[in-house]
Parts: sequence; C-alpha cells; structure tokens
Amino acid sequence: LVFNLHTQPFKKGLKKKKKKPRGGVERGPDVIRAAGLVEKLQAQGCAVKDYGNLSFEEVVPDEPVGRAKRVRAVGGANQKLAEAVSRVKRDGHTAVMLGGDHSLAIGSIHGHAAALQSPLGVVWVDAHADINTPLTSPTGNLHGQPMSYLIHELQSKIPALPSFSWVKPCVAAKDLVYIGLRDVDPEEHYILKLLDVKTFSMTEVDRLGIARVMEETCDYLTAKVKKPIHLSYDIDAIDPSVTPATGTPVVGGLSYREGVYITEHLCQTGLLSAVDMVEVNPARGRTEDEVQSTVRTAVDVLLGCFGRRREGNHPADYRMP
Ligand code: DIR
Ligand code: MN
Ligand code: MN
Ligand code: MN
Repeated sequence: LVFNLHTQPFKKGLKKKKKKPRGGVERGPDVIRAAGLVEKLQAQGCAVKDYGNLSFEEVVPDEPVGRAKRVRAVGGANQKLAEAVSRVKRDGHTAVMLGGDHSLAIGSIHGHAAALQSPLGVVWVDAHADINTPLTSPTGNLHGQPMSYLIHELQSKIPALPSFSWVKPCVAAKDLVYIGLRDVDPEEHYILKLLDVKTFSMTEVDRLGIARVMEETCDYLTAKVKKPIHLSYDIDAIDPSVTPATGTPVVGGLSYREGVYITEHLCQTGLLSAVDMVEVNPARGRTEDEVQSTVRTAVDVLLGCFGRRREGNHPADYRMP
C-alpha cells in the first residue's frame, strides 16, 4: 500500500479525464418524503417527528486536497449533521437520515456514537465498502471513504484534512459488518483483510442465503454485549433492475426481497438505533418508472426497519367488530 499524497502525475497530459459530478442526489430526501414515508410510518403505528432538511452554506473555494474532492463542504456539513443526530438520539428517538450521498455516514455515525457514549455496531449494506482513505481513493470521492474516518484501527493512515478536525474515530473494526459487497477496490480489500472485517459479499449471500447471513450478522455483533445497531443502507446494494436511480449502480445485487428481509431481521432484534438511507438519486433514473421503483424500494426498506412485516400487521389494541 502506498500512502503518499504527493505522488500523482501532475502534468495535464498524464491526468485522467476528471468525471464531472452530475448532481441530483440532494433531491433524495424530498422524493422519499413525497413517496409518503412519514404517512406510511405513522400508519404502521410509529410516532414520527420530521426534523426537516439541514441546510449548509456553500463553501467557495473548495479546492481538492490531494485527490479528495469537496473536503471543506463535506467536513462542515457532517459536523452539523453529527450535532443534529446527537440531539435526536438524546431526545430518545430512533434516528433516520435520508441522503444525499454516503459521505453523510461520517456525521451520522459520529453523532450517534457521541450521544450513546457506548460502542455501537454498524451494519453497512452496500455494493461498495466505502472504506478508502483519502490516500487510497482512486476517485477522490468522499462517498467512497466514510468508514475510513470512523474506524479506530485506521487512524494512523488518515491525513489531517480541513474541516475534519472534529472527526474522532468511534467504531471498532470488529463492530462492523458488510452485506452486499460486489465492487471493492484492491486497496479497500487489503484494508478489510488487514483489519479482519466481517463481510458478507454477494458471494456469501448466494452461498448462505440471506436468512443465514442475517443470523450470523446479529450473532457476530451481539456475541459479547448487545450494542445498539447503526444501519447504513446504500440503495445501490439492491440490484439495479430494482433500484436503478443511483449514482454508481453495480450489476448482481440484492433482490428486493433480500433487501427488505435484512430490515425485517434487524427490526426484530430490537437493537436498531439509527438508519441511513442514501444514494437515491432521481436524476439518475432514465424513466419515471425507474425513479419510482427506486424510491418505493427505499421507502419499503425503511418501513421494514420500523416493524412492517410482509405477513401483515395489526395494532396491539385491535378489537374485532
Ligand atoms: C469507489 C467507488 N470505491 C470509490 N465507490 C462508490 O470511489 O472509492 N461508493 N461508488 O458508493
Ligand atoms: Mn455507499
Ligand atoms: Mn454504494
Ligand atoms: Mn457511493
């Protein structure tokens, strides 16, 4: 592994063509709300408080730091998010964060951990591992890096970045489980092996089936103590035939049923304490149907986190007429 910020080619001719960020993911929260998330949660008996969108001041200029893009904006926004999540957790709620891209997990998990003052388990459902450090990242995208800032064991490999000084590692490598991986960079694979992180790639989902994957996930995380669970759910974990409206779709993903089963299983542990739903990007759907399928699936995943069962539900106080 080469951890060196200053070894990239600098001449124009050697530079790979930069991909322009195409935007649209900031509309995720509003399209998920428009699909009736709050009303549907209420209909299944949840008391919901919508804290609304956070707004951030634009940071200009925000020149890349090494390869890392939009560092100051992402650092500042996550600091604000962490504070907001801490408040929600101290109010005693289960927190739901709607994204936005997956860089929001930095603030989300940080704020969650800060409010608990005790270790938490993280279940990361994603096609990607999102554990590149700023120095291993092939793209410079911070949404490919969030876990690296949060893991204790990686701290000696994280350079100081502007607007990131507030970030303190808060997750132990042994308290992290991945589900759905199928697009992992070589450097990320090295990190996962080095730290012996528990992973259920799509190969393990195929081999074991999703029921066994979830049993093993929860056994693993609760082996010693029952820690609160932070679920960080990237919609690209699910197959692009179901959820195509996302920034980096990868073939061969979870089925709708596997995607929902994960949440049904986590819900019944009673340990689910916070959920991120990220990378829903309405601008990436080629048709309205593609957008709707993606958004509806995101909503169903969230409903599963809060008690929806496919066998049906009824209120505890129901009396038959
Ligand atoms: C790649 C892609 N591993 C990166 N990651 C994505 O940019 O670090 N994550 N797309 O969602
Ligand atoms: Mn992700
Ligand atoms: Mn992803
Ligand atoms: Mn991503």
